[in-house]
Amino acid sequence: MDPCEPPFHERSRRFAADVDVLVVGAGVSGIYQLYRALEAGFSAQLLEAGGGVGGTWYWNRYPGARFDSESYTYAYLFSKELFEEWEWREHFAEQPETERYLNHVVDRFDLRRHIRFDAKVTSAVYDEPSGKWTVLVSDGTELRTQFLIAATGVLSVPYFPDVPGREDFRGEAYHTGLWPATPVDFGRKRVAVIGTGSSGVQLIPAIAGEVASLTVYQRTANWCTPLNNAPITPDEQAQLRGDFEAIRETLNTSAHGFLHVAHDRATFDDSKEERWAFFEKMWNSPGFSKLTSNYTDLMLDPAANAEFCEFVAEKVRGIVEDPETADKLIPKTHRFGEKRPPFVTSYYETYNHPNVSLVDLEQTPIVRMTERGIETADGVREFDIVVWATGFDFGTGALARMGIRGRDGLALEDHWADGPKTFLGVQTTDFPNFFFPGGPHAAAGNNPRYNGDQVDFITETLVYLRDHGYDTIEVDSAAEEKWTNMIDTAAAMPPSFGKISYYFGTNIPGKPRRYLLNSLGRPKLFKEIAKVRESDYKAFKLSRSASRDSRPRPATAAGAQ
Ligand code: N01
Repeated sequence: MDPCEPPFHERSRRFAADVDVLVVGAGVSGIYQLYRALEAGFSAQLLEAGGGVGGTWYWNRYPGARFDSESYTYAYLFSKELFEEWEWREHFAEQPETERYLNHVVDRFDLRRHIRFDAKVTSAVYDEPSGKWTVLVSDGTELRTQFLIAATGVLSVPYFPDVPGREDFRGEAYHTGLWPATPVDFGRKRVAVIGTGSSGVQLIPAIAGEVASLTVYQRTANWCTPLNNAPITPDEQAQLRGDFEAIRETLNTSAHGFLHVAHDRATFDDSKEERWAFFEKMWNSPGFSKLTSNYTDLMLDPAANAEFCEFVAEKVRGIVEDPETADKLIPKTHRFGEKRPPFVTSYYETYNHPNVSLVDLEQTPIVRMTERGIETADGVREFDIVVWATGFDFGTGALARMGIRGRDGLALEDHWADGPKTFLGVQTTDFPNFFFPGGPHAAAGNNPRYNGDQVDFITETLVYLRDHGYDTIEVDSAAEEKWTNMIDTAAAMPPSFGKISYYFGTNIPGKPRRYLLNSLGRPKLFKEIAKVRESDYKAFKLSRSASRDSRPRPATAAGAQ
């Protein structure tokens, strides 16, 4: 760094930006990004549309909402003291505990004074001459920032299907992703739940005991398997504390960001008897281990996957007393893991309650909502409460609605009209100094781990810019094209699981059908980040925006990417 050059954060004050780093979204990633930016010595603020911290864990407060990653694997790992002092009550914590934890973190590290609540970003415009972003907030205020970091999440824009007459319903209506802070009184009410994704299947058993009647409207059955939650015993708490370093090492390096141990056998290495005994073990294992610790070819060999599906189908038939209902609950059009599998507590058992019924929308589609209920092809049912558990505009939903304008006023939603283009799932061309950790092309596994890798990389990058006297960074179009092609190619690789998941945007009418995650996951991310480091950020254009002259890049031994 030029010794005459003042540090970046001092120069940015000279240019009258309000902050060096503006983070949007107080979810798990946004809180971590704020912490890391402040820790690195940048001035930073966070804007949050909601009235409190939590992001997903603020908005999705429906009964039954809980982790399906183990609590201590989802939690922050940057502070041993934090890890040791917070005792999770259960292996898979319920939403209130998670919300309490995130509030604790914010207070523990004195972050709250840097956060503005009820502050929704309505537009963010890049100013070419200064290299800064001007951000307008719903309360009418305006902020200037050197770096804009949208940690707005992939599952943060609730989706309401365009059902005719949806607004006509006069009873209470809720979306699982926009749940009110005041508890909903289900007592002795006639309740409809539309949607049987992870949210619906958590909510359904949680309210079935309270309601007068519960009618579940299912369009596609899901491969639900038990979460197998339990309280964390004092011995386990002590072991978790004792194992912190080893736990952190595994979570920071493993492909999926879980502690689960991978299996070493393929399905047909075992006899049928051995396979079904192993599947039984899987059925009784915690959460995602049905994917991460299952036979190695579960997601590669359709015959192997079909065998596990048959095992699960047998379980469903064994639990659900009415054979017709059981049959409706068994997926016919997709395999295990093709859609994000939900992990449940007493879900199938719920259908044995006399007050619970299942409407198969494949057979009797919804025609319209009426003032008093839902009309399907076989008639009208009346309800006091309708819950929309109909999912989200995944991946790009929040970013496309923030009014983000890059170089020459380019709208992000236009730039991504055919689907997102990114490098490492953190930057896109023509939007300098803009990052989006935990956005599209990210999150293949235990989300906080993967999103945290991106936050760490972004923070390291900002420090690099400051240390080398740059204040503008933009990914090169060739690097972006290569990464985006890698995503598309990997998603198209055989065996071609059907493209019917929100992973491809297929749940939103009119949305481009492009893969929205990174199926090569963390190992690919780690490899590419290492290349960026070794090549001194060759995949990016770095410049000094104040004078607009690109600085010659420092000569390094590792010139090639
Ligand atoms: O949303 P979804 P979700 N008419 O999109 C149905 C995370 N999460 O909120 O499959 C009738 O999965 C739709 O039917 P179909 C997790 O990553 C985590 O449940 O499209 N039904 C489907 O059944 C999860 O994957 C936890 O045919 C309609 C449902 O609505 C993600 O959030 C808990 C319809 C939507 O399912 C999203 O889950 C909860 C229509 N017009 C969520 N349109 C944890 O455990 C849609 N549907 C941590």
